[in-house]
Amino acid sequence: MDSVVSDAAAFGVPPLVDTDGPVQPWQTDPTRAPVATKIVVAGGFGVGKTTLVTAVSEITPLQTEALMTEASEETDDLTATPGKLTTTVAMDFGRITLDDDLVLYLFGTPGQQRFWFMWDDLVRGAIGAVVLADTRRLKDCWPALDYFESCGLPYVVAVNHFDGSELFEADDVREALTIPAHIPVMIMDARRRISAIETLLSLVGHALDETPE
Ligand SMILES: Nc1nc2c(ncn2[C@@H]2O[C@H](COP(=O)(O)OP(=O)(O)OP(=O)(O)O)[C@@H](O)[C@H]2O)c(=O)[nH]1
Ligand SMILES: [Mg+2]
Repeated sequence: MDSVVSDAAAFGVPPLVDTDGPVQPWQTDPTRAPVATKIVVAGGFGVGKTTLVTAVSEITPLQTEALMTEASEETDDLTATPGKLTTTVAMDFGRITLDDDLVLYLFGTPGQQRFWFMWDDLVRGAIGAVVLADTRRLKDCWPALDYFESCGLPYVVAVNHFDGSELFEADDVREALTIPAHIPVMIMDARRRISAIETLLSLVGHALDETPE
């Protein structure tokens, strides 16, 4: 697995969690040093990548949102997300600590096709990816699926269910996208922290299954 064990003292970097809080088990037990991993959140334009990173991040997420103007009217379809005012032009970045000693660094990709050239840099060193999908525009997630299939990075498919859209079973989405049986597909809500964390845990489990010891 492409992960690093963070030894803050050895590398002279600041600790990964606030030092003001209670001492964590891994802070005194060297065998439980936190494992830091990188996860990519990908998917089509406006599917909820920034929303997911923002919902779970324990730090103020780094965002690179730019206001959308009339100039992009013809390329950016806002039918499914009429309230969307901004778009990611570089990446989202957030962090979440799970179970005291697993630190996930989340990198949200830009969704617009003209920024896809950045994906190669964003996925470097990642253990896996969440591919977000919206059932009203499923084909928008094809490029992300193709990308992770071709580079061999483990991924899970997370359907971000938007209010008012038809609710499908995960198996229906799996069939529609021809996702192999061993790859998790789940229905979730990118705005809800618990739902997003479940998705991330599913990816971590899947990445561990897929990665040779
Ligand atoms: N109703 C509903 N709205 C959502 C949900 N997730 C995101 N939104 C809204 O949909 C819009 C798109 O969300 P973003 O998180 O910016 O999408 P994105 O994938 O980061 O978009 P790009 O970076 O531009 O590709 C925003 O207006 C969100 O408030 C959801 O689960 N339900
Ligand atoms: Mg975004």
